[in-house]
Amino acid sequence: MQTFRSDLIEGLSASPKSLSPKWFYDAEGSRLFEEITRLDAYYPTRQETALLRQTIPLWLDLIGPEAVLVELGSGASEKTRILLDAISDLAAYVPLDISVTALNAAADALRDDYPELDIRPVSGDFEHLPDLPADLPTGRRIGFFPGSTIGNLDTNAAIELLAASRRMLGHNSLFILGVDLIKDRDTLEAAYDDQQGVTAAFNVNLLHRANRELGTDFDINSFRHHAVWNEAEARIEMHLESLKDQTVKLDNHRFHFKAGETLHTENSRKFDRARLVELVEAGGWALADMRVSTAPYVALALLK
Ligand code: AVJ
Repeated sequence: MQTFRSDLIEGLSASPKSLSPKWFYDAEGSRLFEEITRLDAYYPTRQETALLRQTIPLWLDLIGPEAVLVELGSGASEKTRILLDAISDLAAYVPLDISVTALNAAADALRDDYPELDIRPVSGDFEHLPDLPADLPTGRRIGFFPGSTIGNLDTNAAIELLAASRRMLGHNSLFILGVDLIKDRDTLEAAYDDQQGVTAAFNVNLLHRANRELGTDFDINSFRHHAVWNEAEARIEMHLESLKDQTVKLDNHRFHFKAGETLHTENSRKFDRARLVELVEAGGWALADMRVSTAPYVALALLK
């Protein structure tokens, strides 16, 4: 199994150095991410939330009665409640998350507000999807993967996730996918390098986390947050840039950083319609509908 330690050793040994963004989300990282979603500059959450409110009512006929909503990488988000409120005759809600603690807290909170709803938390990694419970109601399965989280995955991993979702959800299922769209560099870079420095703190928290949990000796002040729009790859990249030549210790390992060298911590891929169609079709789905928000543009895709 990949752990934070084994992943960090592998990532610091690689050239260029990189680390999976999944390690951002310890308690402090999750708190900082929530703070990011409330920033003026970080438009994706705000735009997608408004777009969901407008769009789900338009899709109710396609969703049909007694559907089963399966959310990938759920949290206790406001977005889930938009669907639960709009799809009033849902037969069951299956939140799927890697964190059992987060799952149970979210399920408990929802049970208070939706006492009639059959809530079936399933713990699992959305990169290795589990089977759905055998005794779920039989209605149409609706996958839900909001937040442009698919943008963190490289093309192969994204295709694999879509294909695995289709196998998990089965025949006649639908999939509601949230993606961020390609737009001007200034808007994109501001969303990932806010004036208040919250995204910088979110990125740098990885180094604090490593020092706390793994006993590394990252000199926090000699790294800086760097976010850049890579137009050729259509992705925002986040890096931690070393401000000087330095060596970092992890157990008996020594990792050298040259001044200006970076640890690449996240890709956040952005799409246009053509790229989205190509991706979902490679994953075995067809694009049934796509709705776009007001500017700054994000999109919701309905896959069938
Ligand atoms: C959670 C993947 C949607 O890529 O926009 C926010 C994470 N990183 N600011 C994104 C993130 C920096 C976010 N996702």
